[in-house]
Amino acid sequence: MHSSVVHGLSESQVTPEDWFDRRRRHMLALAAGLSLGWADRLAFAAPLPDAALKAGGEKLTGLGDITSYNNYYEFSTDKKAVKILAQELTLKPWTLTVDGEVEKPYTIDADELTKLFGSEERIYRLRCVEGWAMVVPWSGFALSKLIERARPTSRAKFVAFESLKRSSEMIGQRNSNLPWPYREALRIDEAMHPLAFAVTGLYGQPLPKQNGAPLRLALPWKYGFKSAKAIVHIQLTSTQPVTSWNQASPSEYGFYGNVNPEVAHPRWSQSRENRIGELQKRPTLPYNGYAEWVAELYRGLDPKQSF
Ligand SMILES: Nc1nc2c(c(=O)[nH]1)N[C@H]1C(S)=C(S)[C@@H](COP(=O)(O)O)O[C@H]1N2
Ligand SMILES: [Mo]
Repeated sequence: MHSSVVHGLSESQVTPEDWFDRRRRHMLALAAGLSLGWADRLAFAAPLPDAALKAGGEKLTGLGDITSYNNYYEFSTDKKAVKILAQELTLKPWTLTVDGEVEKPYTIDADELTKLFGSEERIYRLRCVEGWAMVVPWSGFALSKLIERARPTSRAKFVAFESLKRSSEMIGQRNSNLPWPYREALRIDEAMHPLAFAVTGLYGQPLPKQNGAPLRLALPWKYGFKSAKAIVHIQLTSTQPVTSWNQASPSEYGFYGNVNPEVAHPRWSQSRENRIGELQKRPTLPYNGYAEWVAELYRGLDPKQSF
């Protein structure tokens, strides 16, 4: 897993300083207007150090908690009911289409994902906007790989994610709690960030249905609602896509969804959080503890306006 060698260093030896140097060169090259292809752009983006990819050695949340306390409104708004109801979902066949502002749109079967894009483990903190949190060992691959394969055009500024709509199996879709299908989106620079992760597994096993099989996102610096489950369609767009939570309640759920202790939800404070399995609350960290890797994406943006 840590065999990839960059400039003579193994990933685990990459320090934050190294990473920033490479990142800065990458940004400078982009700012200079060099017309880099996507492959070249990625070559500039060095892998992140273990401190970012392994949640700094924090204690993992147990598999039982991760798989029985779920937000998945396609099935139920009752977190403890999702585990049972989600077993109705048929995972095969399952196709994923990547299209929109790209040179090479493609459709693949979910079975091909690991063959094409590989698999590595990422231990990420997950912070739900409701105030609970977990530490989860996901497996999967960098989201940038899925996007890069389609060769985005220079007009691609956003990436939209669409989840499955199949009310015959997803009984929560018979309610209109949210506009279906579930839609989420990122700016393209967020989607290409090395922390943005496409998830196909959990605790070294195939991803359970209740956690979003066969394909979901993990965006550890954002509230959980940004990490769509059961993805069937990824579309590159030139304008900001509509997202389900924002449509349902724009004053509560912004486009960004970045974890921020200082921006309260209209109905509760975000300054503290409850790590599942712990009694005492912890302080919420800016960008869920990932600020040093992602804060630069939001330079100049007012988090009170762009929440
Ligand atoms: N398609 C879909 N994706 C979704 C949701 C959902 O209801 N539907 N809930 C989101 C929310 S609010 C959270 S906190 C996480 C929960 O992921 P988990 O159940 O694996 O912990 O999934 C996110 N992705
Ligand atoms: Mo959430």
